[in-house]
Amino acid sequence: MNLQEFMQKVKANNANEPEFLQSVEEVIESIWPVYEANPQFKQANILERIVEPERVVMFRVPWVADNGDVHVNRGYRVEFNSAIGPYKGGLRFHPSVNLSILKFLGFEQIFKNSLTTLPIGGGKGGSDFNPRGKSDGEVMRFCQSFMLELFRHLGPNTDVPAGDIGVGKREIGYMFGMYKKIKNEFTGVFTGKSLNWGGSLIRPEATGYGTVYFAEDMLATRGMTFEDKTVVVSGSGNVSQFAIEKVNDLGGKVVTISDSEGFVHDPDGIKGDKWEYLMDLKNVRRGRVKEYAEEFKVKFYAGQRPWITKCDVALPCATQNEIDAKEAETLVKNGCFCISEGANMPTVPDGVKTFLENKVLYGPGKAANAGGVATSALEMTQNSMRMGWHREEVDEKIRDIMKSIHEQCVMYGADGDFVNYVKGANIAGYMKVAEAMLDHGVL
Ligand code: NDP
Ligand code: 2IT
Repeated sequence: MNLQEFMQKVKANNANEPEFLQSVEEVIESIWPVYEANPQFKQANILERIVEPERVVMFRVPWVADNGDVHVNRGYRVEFNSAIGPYKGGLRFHPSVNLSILKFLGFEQIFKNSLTTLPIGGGKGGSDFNPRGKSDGEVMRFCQSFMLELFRHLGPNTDVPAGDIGVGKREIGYMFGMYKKIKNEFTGVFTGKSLNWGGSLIRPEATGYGTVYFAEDMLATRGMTFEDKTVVVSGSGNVSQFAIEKVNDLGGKVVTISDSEGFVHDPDGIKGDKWEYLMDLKNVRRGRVKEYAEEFKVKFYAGQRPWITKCDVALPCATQNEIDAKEAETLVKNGCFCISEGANMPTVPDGVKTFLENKVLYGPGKAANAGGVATSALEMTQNSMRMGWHREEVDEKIRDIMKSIHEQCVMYGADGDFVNYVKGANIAGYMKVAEAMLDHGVL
């Protein structure tokens, strides 16, 4: 079977799952030469096995609204690969959630988790429930109903979820509480927990910090730093907020934030009191970025994405396929030379091609945003030891892990003086998982 025949088969088996097929194609294209060159992988049919989730659960989630109406949502957990550790990956609550999106996220997670150097397998889950505009009571009842089914598939050595879009510390608290009650045991079955009941310092910051650390390492290959760089960030949630904080720490200037309604351009930079305002707006008042523009009298671009803004560095931190082919060209044309993906698969395939052809520094999500799940694994370690590390200790470990991910990308992706981080991340992530699958026999 050649690459085309392989992809044909995957497409036939997963029709109507465009996001999943997109993520598979991107990975398989990079690793095909390695696959061909290693008969032991072919003989064990590793690729056909790796694109098939070990298990998928889908279930009904009924819940009662404040006004007494009964609603039903669909819940999912994709347990994709446990070759190198328990299934690990976030839960996403967003109306767009479907099996295709969760399979793409679970598939990416396998290779991302492998890159972290820590023993975690790949999984993802969530629901098409929309927490926006719901009361705390409604969110709690939804989370409890969701856990009434999901609990039976989880365990600290089996499957350990965390947050993603629409799932933050509030939701994790409600889900963990329900799990603890049903099982009558207090274990580290979730990560992203609050500090006073088993969470790790720096987990909230980790994805955003890690994305900036990865960019810092990419910039260093060209003798550059964040000092005085203009940075465009998309999104305004967990990942964006801490990416902005870290860019500010390193002397850069972040000039945009966004949500699904549009983007804000603040040419003076989102820092100091303005960053504090954003944190309160999003995490306490649960408001929209438009309110930031009104508060600070800066421009709000309704219905638009930030990529038209001139910048040196771009950090997409919202969602998949948020940079289309034309936007990738616009970024490059306007002088952007470094893209580090805080979100999962935010760039469409033709956009990725544009970045690679123009030889910009391009860090794909599975490498650049791995700091979040890496710190989740550090949270699991602390829970196992029943101890907690200091802030500096965790931050230092994340810094080292991001450096190691960068080195793995260079090892497998260097092509003369250009580093193809897509190829590097895919091959490095794949090798460890494939070797483990070989060791375990045909399962
Ligand atoms: P949050 O829910 O905290 O924030 C999500 C942000 O993205 C919001 O600003 C939201 O705007 C915006 N957004 C979501 N969907 C869309 C859409 N369809 N179109 C435009 N904007 C959208 O999520 P996170 O910050 O945790 O996650 C952001 C990205 O980072 C995701 O791709 C996630 O998979 C990835 N990621 C997260 C990690 C984590 O630890 N949290 C780890 C690694 C990756 P709005 O409010 O309008 O929906
Ligand atoms: O996409 C991701 O890596 C996450 N949402 C975090 C997963 C985790 O288990 O911390």
